[in-house]
Amino acid sequence: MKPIFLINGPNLNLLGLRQPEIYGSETLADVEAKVAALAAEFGMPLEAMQSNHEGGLVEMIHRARTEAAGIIINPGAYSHTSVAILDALNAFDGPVLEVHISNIHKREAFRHHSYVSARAEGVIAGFGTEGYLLALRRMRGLVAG
Ligand code: CA2
Repeated sequence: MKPIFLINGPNLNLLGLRQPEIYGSETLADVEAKVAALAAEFGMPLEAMQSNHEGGLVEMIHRARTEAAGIIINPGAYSHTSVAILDALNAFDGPVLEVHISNIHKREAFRHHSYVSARAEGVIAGFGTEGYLLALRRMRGLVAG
């Protein structure tokens, strides 16, 4: 089976280092490790990656076209601005799940819309980093058919 790509966008490399009241106290490495542990339990290969650059994220999604069974993505602030990431996801054939650690609908109005949601099979927001685990559970069902 091809791996699930776990893709995190800009500033998520700062998880656990600042704003714990919004994003919690786990680091990105902690989060990736707990998702990888659940993926291992499910027997699903997982590749975790992060970029602060829109083009870097687009290239990861292009790579997923041939190398990934599905994508779990937290596009960070690019959720609210990036048609390029939406276009790249539209060129990917497998399932896409969108995760936000915070509840974007409880925050500033500019965070309420996500371009990526138009492509995602499902969206999880406001469940903290647990949202990534919930997304992986759902992805398991989606890739099983
Ligand atoms: O809630 C989410 O997961 C977001 O995608 C996080 C983005 C934000 O722009 C979105 O509106 C919602 C920001 C990620 C920034 O992460 C930080 C973590 C720790 C310290 C500073 C930033």
